[in-house]
Amino acid sequence: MSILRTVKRGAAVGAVTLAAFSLTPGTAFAQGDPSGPSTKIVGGTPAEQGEFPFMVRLSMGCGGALYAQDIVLTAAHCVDGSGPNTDIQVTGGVVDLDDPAAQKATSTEVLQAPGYDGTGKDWALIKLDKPIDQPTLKIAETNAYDNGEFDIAGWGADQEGGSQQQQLLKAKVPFIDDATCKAAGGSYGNLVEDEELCAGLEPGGVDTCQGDSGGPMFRKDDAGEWLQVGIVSWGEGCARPGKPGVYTEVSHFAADIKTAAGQLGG
Ligand code: 4AZ
Repeated sequence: MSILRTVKRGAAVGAVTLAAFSLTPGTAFAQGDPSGPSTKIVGGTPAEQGEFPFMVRLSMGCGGALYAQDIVLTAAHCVDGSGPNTDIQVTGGVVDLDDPAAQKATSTEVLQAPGYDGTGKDWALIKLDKPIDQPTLKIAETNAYDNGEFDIAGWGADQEGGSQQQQLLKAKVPFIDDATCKAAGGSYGNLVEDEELCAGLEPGGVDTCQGDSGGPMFRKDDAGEWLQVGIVSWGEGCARPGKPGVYTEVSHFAADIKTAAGQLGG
């Protein structure tokens, strides 16, 4: 019952907002329809240069967002623990990863969420050797924005098992409440409700996928500014019917993230 309600709300909202992004609900649902526009992220379209300037690509094959110009917020499962680290290359300021205008930086330190053990707490900070000169993305400090429709973007696979993308792709996915998400069965039964947030279309077709991990899920706040509400974390496959994307619930960790950012070396 609640699944149906979520779908109807998602489809109704989608019909309005997807139009602004040159998508139709038809392309969102018709996975693999050769007559439709190319479907990327899964079920997305190319982002415009400068549209999401806080997006970065990490060399281990994850996404991230600029929490500060020299601090990236990503997923704990994208990094290898905490401490000094000069192994991660960060690319920002472009939608095309091969654009010569790309701004590059290198990690100096990683802080993985304290207590991270593979379940929940899927966030980490990466300190950079130099700032990336782009706008940062504010994080949600309350759960007031954990609803409605969210934006997702990344250079990950455009279909389950597909290849990584050179061009940044974007899509929109609606909020799914915890009870509905848990009812998806399998791993979803272990959803950490306080720490995780689900989003997706009940029929599937639009989702984050392999390589989008660590990237932000975001929306506009009441002042019209971008606000990060989630971090791409996991899902059973990509864009499968009834199998939502699961995102770290950023507001739950906002205070911890702020404290951790203050502890990173200079
Ligand atoms: C991944 O492996 C991944 N459909 C990211 C997101 C989702 C699944 C897998 C959600 O990076």
